[in-house]
Amino acid sequence: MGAEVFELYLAGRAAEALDLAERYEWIARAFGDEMTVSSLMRVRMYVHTDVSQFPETVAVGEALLHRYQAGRYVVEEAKTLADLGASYVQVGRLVEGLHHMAQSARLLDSCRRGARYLSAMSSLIVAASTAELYEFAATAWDRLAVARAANGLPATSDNNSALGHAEMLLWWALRLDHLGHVQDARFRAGKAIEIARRWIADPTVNPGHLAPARCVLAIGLVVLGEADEACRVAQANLRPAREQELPWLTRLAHLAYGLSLRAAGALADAERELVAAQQLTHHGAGPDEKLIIGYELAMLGADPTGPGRYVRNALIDQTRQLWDLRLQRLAMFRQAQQRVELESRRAAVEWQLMRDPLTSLANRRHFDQMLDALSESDPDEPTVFLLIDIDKFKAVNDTYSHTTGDAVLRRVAELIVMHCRQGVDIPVRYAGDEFVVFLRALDLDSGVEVAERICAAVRAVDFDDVSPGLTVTLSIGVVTWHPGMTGEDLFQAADERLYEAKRRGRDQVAA
Ligand code: GH3
Ligand code: MG
Repeated sequence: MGAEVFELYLAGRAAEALDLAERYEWIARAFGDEMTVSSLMRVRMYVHTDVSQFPETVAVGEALLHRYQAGRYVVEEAKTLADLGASYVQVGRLVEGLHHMAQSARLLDSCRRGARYLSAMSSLIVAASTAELYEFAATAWDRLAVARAANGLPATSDNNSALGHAEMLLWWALRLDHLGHVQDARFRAGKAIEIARRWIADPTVNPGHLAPARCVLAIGLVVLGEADEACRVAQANLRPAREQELPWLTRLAHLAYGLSLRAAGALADAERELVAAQQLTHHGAGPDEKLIIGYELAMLGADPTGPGRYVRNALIDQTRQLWDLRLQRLAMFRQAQQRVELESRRAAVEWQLMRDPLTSLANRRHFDQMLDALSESDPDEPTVFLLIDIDKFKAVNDTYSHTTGDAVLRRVAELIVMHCRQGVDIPVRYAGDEFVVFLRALDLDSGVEVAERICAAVRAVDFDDVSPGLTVTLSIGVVTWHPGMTGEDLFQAADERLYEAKRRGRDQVAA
């Protein structure tokens, strides 16, 4: 279903793609096919972006992000954070946009570098380029290349990844050139040329994909001051590029030829080409590409010797101001990255504070928090509380060793977890050899059954690998939580049941 919608999107039939995506999404929801729902939502996001409907992109993106966060799909979450971050930037919600990108980068740092990582990383690079964070995008491109190689993919290939990198370097170079940072501009342009030449020389590249590489080459040559060669390359490339009938490629080809002609001094012809490029900017041109075309056209009309020089000066002034804003944005992004780093470190510390280091179960601190939450929870939802204690555990320590005791605690914790519903029940190591479990949405009888199963499992398990001849049993007290009961009431009631189980001879459940 997703593929069919994607085809329509690639063919530029946005309205039809949206309509079909919505209908398929409805069907996928009805069948509970959540993965298809998510992938259709993603396509809808891209279609809206493509036709510059950014508020719609934001709405779909936020819903999608929520789904991935709830499902703990970290790579998809990172990808959506990046896509949504770019949309926030487009609608002027800069702080949120940069924060989302920083979160995305942070998540990707800790991800497995598989195929989905490559896709998420590409989204992050697109987002960073949209926000003109060239410095960050450049290092991300390098990282992507390393990850591609690790996944057995060549650096150049017919997906446009390498050329996207070269294009970004070009916009960066041209803007540096506009500011008069000639050396820096040439350095970036040189790298873009390197990528383009590698691409052109690669015999495995489909000849149809050579036109964009030649555009990159020509623009790079302009920045290096080699106008004649740039003209030759750009002129010969114009027709093959146009024949592919891709608006972005036609635009790039006109821009390349226009810049080459301008550099060679053929201003009237340059104007014709640049106007042709400008007319195609509504087909998905990035903000910097639009800026560059506008600048080049304005410069053509701003004669440095006549009164046009005032226009020229104003243009240069505004270019500087825009650049300064870009640098401020970069600094804001770095701050966002630091903030995200601190947030995640704090979350890790908090997580550790809530864990028992021996068994990795929640600890007593977490337990106390849960009791508070329980007092505020839905009074109609029954909750059963188990208090579990290992029988004669002191003797295990004394007869075998403290290390053996630790191994027993870990094994018992594992067995308890195995009988809990993941994400629903909450097992806790309360203290020493005492565990508690909250069984949510369960009545007393079912709670007793779970307790009996845990008891039987520990009784049946072979502890020979921990220490030969060792057997372990549990006593368990079971109570239900009633509205109005404090944590202390609950614990005391369970403790009374537990004491009864011990008094009656241990290795049993009392409710
Ligand atoms: P009962 O059947 O009445 O529960 O007898 P018991 O021996 O289990 O009772 P008691 O509460 O006296 O013993 C608990 C023991 O657990 C005492 C303590 O040395 C031991 N203990 C507490 N924490 C740890 C730990 O982290 N590791 C080990 N190995 N032992 C621990
Ligand atoms: Mg005990």
